[in-house]
Amino acid sequence: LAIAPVVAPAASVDGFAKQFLQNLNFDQGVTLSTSDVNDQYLALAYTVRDYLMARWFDDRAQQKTQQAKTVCYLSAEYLLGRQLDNNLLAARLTDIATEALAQCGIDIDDLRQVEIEPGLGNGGLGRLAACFIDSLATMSVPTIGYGIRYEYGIFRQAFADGQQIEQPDAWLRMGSPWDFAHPEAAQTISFAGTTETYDDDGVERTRWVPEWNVLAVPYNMMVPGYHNGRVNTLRLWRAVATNAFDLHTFNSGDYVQSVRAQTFAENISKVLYPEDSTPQGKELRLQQQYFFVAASIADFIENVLPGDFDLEQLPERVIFQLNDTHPVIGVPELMRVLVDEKKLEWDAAWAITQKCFAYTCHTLLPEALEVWSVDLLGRLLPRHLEIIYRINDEFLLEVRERFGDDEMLIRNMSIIGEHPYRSVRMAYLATVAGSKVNGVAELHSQLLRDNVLKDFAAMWPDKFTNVTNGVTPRRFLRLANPDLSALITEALGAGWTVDLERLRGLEALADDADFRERFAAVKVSNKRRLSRVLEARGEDALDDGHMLDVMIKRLHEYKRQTLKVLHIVSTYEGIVSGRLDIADVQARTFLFGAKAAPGYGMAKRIIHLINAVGEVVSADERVQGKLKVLYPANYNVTLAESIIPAADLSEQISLAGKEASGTGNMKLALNGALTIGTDDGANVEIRKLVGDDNFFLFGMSEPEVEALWAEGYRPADFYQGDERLRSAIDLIAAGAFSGGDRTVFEPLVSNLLYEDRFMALADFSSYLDAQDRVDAAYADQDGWVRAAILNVARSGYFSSDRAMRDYLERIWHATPVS
Ligand code: 26M
Repeated sequence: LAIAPVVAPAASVDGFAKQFLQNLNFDQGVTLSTSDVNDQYLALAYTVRDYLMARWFDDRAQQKTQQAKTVCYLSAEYLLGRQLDNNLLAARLTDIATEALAQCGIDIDDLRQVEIEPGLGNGGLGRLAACFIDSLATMSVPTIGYGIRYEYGIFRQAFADGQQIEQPDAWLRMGSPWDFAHPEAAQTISFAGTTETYDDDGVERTRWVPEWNVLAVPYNMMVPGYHNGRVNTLRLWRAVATNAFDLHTFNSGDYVQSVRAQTFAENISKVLYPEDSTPQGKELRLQQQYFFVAASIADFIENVLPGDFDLEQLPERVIFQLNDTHPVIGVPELMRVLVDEKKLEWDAAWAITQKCFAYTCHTLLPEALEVWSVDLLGRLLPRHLEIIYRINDEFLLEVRERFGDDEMLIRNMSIIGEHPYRSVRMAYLATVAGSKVNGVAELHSQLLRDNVLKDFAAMWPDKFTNVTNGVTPRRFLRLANPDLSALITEALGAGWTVDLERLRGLEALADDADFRERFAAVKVSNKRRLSRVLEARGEDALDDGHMLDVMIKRLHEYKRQTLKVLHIVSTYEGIVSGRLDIADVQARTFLFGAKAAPGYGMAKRIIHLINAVGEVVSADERVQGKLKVLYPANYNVTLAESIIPAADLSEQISLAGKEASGTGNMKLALNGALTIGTDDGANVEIRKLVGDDNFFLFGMSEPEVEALWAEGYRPADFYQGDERLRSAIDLIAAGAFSGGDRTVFEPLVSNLLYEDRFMALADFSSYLDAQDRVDAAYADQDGWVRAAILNVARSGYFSSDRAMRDYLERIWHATPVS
């Protein structure tokens, strides 16, 4: 029998319509007239898939036959956002699909709205992974993204009386047309038990005798490159109980009970942990990490490499990029595979392992650095703990050789910490094992070298490098901002989508009054579009003519949403008390989007405060509608795509030295928002590129922050020293936003006055001065629009395509394939 090659359906309106109707009939089991909007959405998704399928097969086959190096991106999170529009765009099918559906009497926009985004990440780190795999596909780099197919992604946020409540995100309930289960490619992943030595033909070896195991079933998602015909793979693992699920820890010979016990195994991929700092050391979280990393390494060796592959050559074929410390347990896992299973010598295995991993750090907060107690790690992964101990022993010998018997240094650099309990420091393990360690913005990488990993940088200066983050221009400009995209394409041609530095060509147009007018008109229309989106979500509409001032990011004390609130309260209080002339105040809408980790009490109080202030300020007639606060619930990628193109002002106000990079800052600048920001993370580089005239800088620099801490920071001094600050805090404390109840926000107020870890009070007056400059600048609309255009023109550097080129050159030493 001749096996017909897979061919894509005809790339015509008729061909598309035919395929769509076929999928509606044979996959959804409905006719056009009996179908509902979800059936139609699914059939449309299947149709887009059908067009990409042949390429996907080709690229996977090529990966096996070609000897090109593969980037294996290991990430516990991928915050993908909606898939439909992105895949239509990549496959050049948007117009064809729109027309084909119109012929069927369907408005494609109605179908777009029903897609539930896969929220398999918390925030910046997960979204970065999604941008990176988009760029790698667009640049034809053989890549596999490996991660976890959480059944429940990041929780859905709702507000009740201004306070956050969390609801489960059942994103799979309506079907998941974008992924393919491959149960035949499942891996068995083991846990717990003991280790033993045995005689292997005269060689003493160690083996792990696990206690229980689970199946890791891969689900493949297509990652299409933009207009290049490449389709890479995102492979997410789901935990399924094995038939031989070892029940002896649970059962008592009770069949029903034993079947129920299988849910224990399936819990592993059940839910995304909604924290994005301060890891809790929870056992399930370690299970998740080992589960996906062990499955990924085995999958690559068994299914991507040819059968007879010589593992000594592994570093030529793969680089495992560690997205933060979450996948670092892969280091001892690869050692275990090479030494225990493939029977390589320790030294040979270690030489291979060190070349196969590289580590990206995404934080500087000490409390965010992951550690696992030796107790827990030894119980769950006893063999891995032994391997970590040996790695550490040999590493510390090396330290002694280099620096002598400096016991203090040894204690500081040890992968095993002793206080307050014995633990494995995952960032140190990653640094010792990785061929490279990178930070995510210049300042962050510098602080890594100077502070967090200083002893390691002294030992291996060449190991450390920087790759400043980037964002995909396809999703965050081309798709999110179609009107601006059309204007840019008209001015510069279409090439900017894959060569973002071409935006430089807009600089000349900043002085063209006609272009400025059209650019400003796009902003106005994006605000109207956002307003409709908000109304559809049951929120208030935007007021015409308002400056849109946005702060969209996770809720964290270090990001300082409270500083933003103090600005709002101060402006409100200034108008009401007569200290400010209302005529000098620009009409503004303050828009927040932020989820708080469910267990982060202070962050939740800040949410409550924002909503409480918003309610009072937005409704007070004395401000004559000039100040509005909006806080739409459940900020996510989909909502970001509506907010970012409409924004005038981007709030990037973290305490200097705390925000590793930020990526929202890049997305907003790229869409023509001006930044008010501290000298922190990638803000530093944004300001350098867009120029001081087009950026509102305020606040202490990182060295100034250090100096103020060192001398002893007393926030109350700043409260006493600035009347505007005193009035604002007093108003909150007096219960002005809590119906006269002084207790509601008391913990928040006393935290600010007596602790203020992130020095909001110290930066307050500088921040208010910068906001005055914002108001003055906005009053000159022509000047503002000019600055906005220059922000777009000079943000090309922040493309994730550039970031991928940097990783390829500095870390991966891999190349695109033809
Ligand atoms: C760890 C353990 C247990 C539960 C959750 C975690 C965890 C999950 C996500 C910890 C951190 C997580 O993400 C951190 C993060 O998003 N960092 C951000 O990374 C961005 C991309 O590099 C940067 O732009 C941000 O500055 C940085 O805060």
